[in-house]
Amino acid sequence: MGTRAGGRRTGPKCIAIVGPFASGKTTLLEAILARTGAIPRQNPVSSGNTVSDHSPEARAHAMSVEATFATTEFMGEQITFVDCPGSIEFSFEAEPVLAACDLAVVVAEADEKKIPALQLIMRKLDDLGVPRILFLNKVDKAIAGVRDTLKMLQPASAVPLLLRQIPLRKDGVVIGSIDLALERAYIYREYAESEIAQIPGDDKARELEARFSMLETLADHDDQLMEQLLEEIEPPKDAIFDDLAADLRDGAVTPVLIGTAEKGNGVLRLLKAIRHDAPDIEATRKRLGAPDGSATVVQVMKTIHTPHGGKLSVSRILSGQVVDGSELWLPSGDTAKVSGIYRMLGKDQSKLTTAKAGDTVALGKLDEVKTGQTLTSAKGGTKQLFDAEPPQPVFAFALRPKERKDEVKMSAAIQRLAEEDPSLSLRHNQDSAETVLSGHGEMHLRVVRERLEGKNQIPVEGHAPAVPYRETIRKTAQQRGRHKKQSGGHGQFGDVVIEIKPLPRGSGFQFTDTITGGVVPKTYIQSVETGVRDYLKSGPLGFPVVDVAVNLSDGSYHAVDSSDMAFQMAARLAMKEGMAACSPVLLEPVMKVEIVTPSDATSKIIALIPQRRGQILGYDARPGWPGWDVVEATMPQAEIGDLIIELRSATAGVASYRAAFDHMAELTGRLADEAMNASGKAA
Ligand SMILES: Nc1nc2c(ncn2[C@@H]2O[C@H](COP(=O)(O)OP(=O)(O)OP(=O)(O)O)[C@@H](O)[C@H]2O)c(=O)[nH]1
Ligand SMILES: [Mg+2]
Repeated sequence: MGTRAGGRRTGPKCIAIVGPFASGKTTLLEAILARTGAIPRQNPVSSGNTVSDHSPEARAHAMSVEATFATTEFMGEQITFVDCPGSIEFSFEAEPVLAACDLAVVVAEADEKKIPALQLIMRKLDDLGVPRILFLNKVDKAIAGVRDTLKMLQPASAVPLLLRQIPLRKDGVVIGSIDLALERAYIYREYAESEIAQIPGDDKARELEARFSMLETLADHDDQLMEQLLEEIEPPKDAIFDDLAADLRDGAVTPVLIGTAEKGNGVLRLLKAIRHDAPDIEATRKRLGAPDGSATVVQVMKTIHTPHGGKLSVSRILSGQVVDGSELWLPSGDTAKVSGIYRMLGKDQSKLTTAKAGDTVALGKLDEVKTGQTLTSAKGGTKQLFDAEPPQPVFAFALRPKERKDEVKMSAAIQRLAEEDPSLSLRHNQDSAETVLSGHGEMHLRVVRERLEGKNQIPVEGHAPAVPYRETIRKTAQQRGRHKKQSGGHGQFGDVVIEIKPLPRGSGFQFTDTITGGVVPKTYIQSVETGVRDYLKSGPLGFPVVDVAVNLSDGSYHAVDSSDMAFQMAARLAMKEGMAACSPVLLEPVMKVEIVTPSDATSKIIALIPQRRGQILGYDARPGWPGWDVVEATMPQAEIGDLIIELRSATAGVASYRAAFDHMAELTGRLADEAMNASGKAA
């Protein structure tokens, strides 16, 4: 015993700070930076002056909206912390960070509502194989006992939450903590190092009990410790520390430390645990499957366009070193030259000349480089170590600049924003001539819009994207169309008889002819089809027409005056009159929707489906997700636009959905009128 972890890992570390929204991540980073002397004092998040949340967008919404990097030193060693946003709408931001960090500090609190959010994060860490420490924050306001809180939070974690500290209370108020491994008490002091104290006699029994259960969990992975517990032999402290480090690094347990980030309490113990137990770059390299060898390998965690126009690729150096001015190979097979290496402290940077394995630094001016890529000094590039696709977008709006002159500027700015945020997607909708921006929620896109208007100074207008309505007919009709003009020399003559017939849903358009005896010559039959197709781009209701068959049954022509154009005109005339008699009807797209939700909200979610004209197809336990359900339904696309807002508000921000086109369905009455009015088309 005492050799499993093989001692402390030295070298620069990278620690991601993650956790449910508003659990205190930004506050914790601020406390860490103040405690390690990187900043003169700890600013509260309400001041809008923290190292993380300095952007106007973060301040406006009192939440973090992007990952912030801050490098500091603790007891002579370099640690870069990355404060990740908690909201699910910005969660993709954390993925390339988690991929290349050594350890995650999960900031949680005793709040039942946030358990599903915690579960989402824990699963992400499981998927990526990232070891973690849980920092149970806000113990200053905790009413329940810590052990009860952990029981409540445990379902969110697939591995045991291992309590390492218990609070020390006086008159019901938390005044410090007892470290169960060290068997020492610490009396909190605001914004300062705690005072070491004896464990008060009254707390001894509680301490021993909690300690025993910590040791029991550790014994699950240590037979010798198990024997000692059974024989009631006191295990050596070093062996306990070694087990704690080994189990953490193996991901076998999640050690839990407690504190009050807001007052800087518990921060030093957390830093010491990180210093002692965190894996190093070698373990992270192994986890990522990085190539062995002497080459420099760099993993890009975030892309930032600074206000002064320089692009920064914040990166972890996995192996080798990067010297300013050196060339790196991109996945594309091209090379790019590093122009500037910077150590980050929020928005501030300080220049370096080199960065070595383990460092987390910003590399300047790698124009073609994208977040998530793996770069290398090895000729020809290297295998890519990270390939996460952002989830399907759940919210969209159509965007245009208030002033036409800003069009080019807006699309360049959106391009930059999409480079900074790979979970943002942009497409041009030809149907409606709209530029549609899609993302992960209303707030996500609101922040994009604020960045366009603020940082980029482009006033924009946004609205819900147009629904791709179609129209069809319910009746059959026969119609003659004659186009005849005698103007000066050459006349125009085309004459057709067509039959218009509805087709089953999803058939599209069919054109046939039953012309005999050449009453309409072959080339003009083609013209008729062209004229009909052209008409169908916008039917009597103003939308593209689908599921219609048109047969050309009769007609006549004139040897001199007939032309392609004249027959096209005749066909359009016949369609215009004929279609009006076919009882046209609007069609709306209906999607198949799959909603994932914590089970306790399932009945609420099911209740809102009929309110959105949806039909429930069924619901069931979500496979592999204890405590979650999946609800399947069909729902008109028009009702899905803001569905995510309702889903999120019913589930403390965690439910989500995927949608795929299912079929077109008739839409009549008031809703059809509204759809036609909204698109500015005739009713
Ligand atoms: N009582 C108490 N409140 C805290 C503590 N730490 C943070 N808070 C408060 O919790 C709220 C959220 O704090 P933040 O640090 O912004 O939380 P966050 O996790 O960074 O939030 P997001 O990044 O938006 O997910 C703020 O009002 C803080 O003042 C604490 O230790 N005790
Ligand atoms: Mg934050």
